[in-house]
Amino acid sequence: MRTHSGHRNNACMLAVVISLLLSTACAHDPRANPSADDARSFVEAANARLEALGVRAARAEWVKANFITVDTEALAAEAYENYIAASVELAKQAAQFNGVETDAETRRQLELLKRAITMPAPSDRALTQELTQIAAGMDSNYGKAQYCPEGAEGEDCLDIIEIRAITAESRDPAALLDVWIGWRTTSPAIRDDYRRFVELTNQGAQELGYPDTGALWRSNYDMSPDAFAAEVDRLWQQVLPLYESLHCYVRAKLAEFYGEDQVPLDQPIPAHLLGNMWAQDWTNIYDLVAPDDADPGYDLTALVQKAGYDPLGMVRSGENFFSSIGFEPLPDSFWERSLFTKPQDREVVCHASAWDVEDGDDLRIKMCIEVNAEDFQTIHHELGHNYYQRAYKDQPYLFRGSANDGFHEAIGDAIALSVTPAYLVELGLLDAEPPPSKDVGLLLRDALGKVAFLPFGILVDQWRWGVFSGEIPADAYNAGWWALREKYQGIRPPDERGEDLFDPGAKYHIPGNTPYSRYFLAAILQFQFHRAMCEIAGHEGPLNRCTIYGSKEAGRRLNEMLEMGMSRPWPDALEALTGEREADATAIRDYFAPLQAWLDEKNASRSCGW
Ligand code: X8Z
Ligand code: ZN
Repeated sequence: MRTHSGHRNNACMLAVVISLLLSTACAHDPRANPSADDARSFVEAANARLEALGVRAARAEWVKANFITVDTEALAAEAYENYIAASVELAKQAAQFNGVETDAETRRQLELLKRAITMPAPSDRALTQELTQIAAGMDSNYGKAQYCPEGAEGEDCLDIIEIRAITAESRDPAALLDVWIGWRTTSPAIRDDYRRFVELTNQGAQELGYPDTGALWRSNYDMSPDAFAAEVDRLWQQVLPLYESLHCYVRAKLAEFYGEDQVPLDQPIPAHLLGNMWAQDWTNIYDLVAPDDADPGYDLTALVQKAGYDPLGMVRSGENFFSSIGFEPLPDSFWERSLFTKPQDREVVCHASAWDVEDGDDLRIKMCIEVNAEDFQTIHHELGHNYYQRAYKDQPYLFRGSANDGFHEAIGDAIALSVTPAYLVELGLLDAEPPPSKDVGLLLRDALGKVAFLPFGILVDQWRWGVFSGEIPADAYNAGWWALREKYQGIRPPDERGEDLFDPGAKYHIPGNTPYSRYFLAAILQFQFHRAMCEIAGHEGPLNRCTIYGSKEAGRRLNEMLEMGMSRPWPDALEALTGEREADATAIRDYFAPLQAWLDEKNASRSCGW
């Protein structure tokens, strides 16, 4: 941004000028032999410059995502281009301090300048422009996407909100198949763009010294890229037995309902029957798999609807939870500026998101809220982002982020784990808590959300890492995708998926270029956070019955972790809340242990696997 270019290396430039003027040995020339002070000045100037450009990019992006037009798309791309170009330039300049002994804070900011870039661009400005235009176009394509069933046009076409409702509620395989295929007619349009996007961003990553963009992404976890890949795999192995048990049970139940011809017992599950467009969350088919003798007997969707909640009321309820554990209420601007419902008269990106437009004070969410359990959960998820953003607002710009990206995704979810029957009774939504004998039903419903998600959480970036590295070439995008879907999730497409299609592009985070390992980490970490906060709150008994609602002490400890932002390696942040320094799937395993025992008993005579 021209108006902000004055920030560029202010301090360094001044030192150069002085050294040129004085031309003496005492004047320090940062080009020749930079000092620790030069490094600090450089970082300070980088913070100021990126913050200014970041705010502009966020405003432009907000307007675009709330009002998709040719013009807002171009303006957002331009603002992002300026931000990315500056990030890349600064990341390269940071290398001049490689051999300089600096204080730890400065050293970490110099590192973050490089490794925290998710869309590295080539330094050639025309290529940066091409990249950001492609990115903005793919995002808009997703936001505008509609499936028009045969003969339908205009109002009769279906957007993702309408399709989501059909996928969740219909039990007619033909109708489910129709929208499943239909939604995927919206993504082939960006297949070529994506190929070019991969080329350009890889070039940017290589200029920064990484083999490809995937390696750059994996370098952002305070360990080597290879060590991170191994870490993800380690956690996956820890939870795999749980997923296999759930898969086996659910497949058998679906076969009972739809027939073994639709759901053969020795094959992956057809992807359109799991109640979710990406088969990433199976909560919506709970009624098909509920245990006869342990169904908890309530459905949160019905409860919030019966209680007359509207979208705003659901958000207020989420805020109330955070207030109960000691966080300040959200600012007025949050309520004035957020988008809570889908506008009728314009196109918006409905995929839920949380924003920190400026300084940690201008917080917003953008969501097309429907009054149901899924969105009640997602509201807590999004608010978790906002409270995190506010907690680290006094950190330097480069430290305003979560300990690692999994932490950001885990906070609101950890809070939502406290939405227990006891809490619903407290809210007046439920008359009485179901007895302990109903725990199997409660846990099974939780597992359809949390356990079913795990393989999806891992495979999205297995695909992208493969695409960025070239292991999955551009003419095998779809084949590579479905091989991973089968390997990890044990699901299969309900019809032929050729290379004329682009099924990964029908999931928001691919066109949106949002790394996905964060959600896998979050799925594990949230249970670790929950276990720790429950202990702090003095809870006794099973973890699935623990709510930290009202525990100021749990909130205080949570805040200690949040306000660190990314100023320290993530194990330090984890330790601040949990006392542990490793990501550890024993928390999710413990949480679901009674269910696993129950599932294994039910599966005893079944042949599992795919
Ligand atoms: O994208 C999201 C959030 C916004 S960060 C709504 N999630 C992932 C998804 O929808 O695929 C939350 C769960 C996983
Ligand atoms: Zn999120």
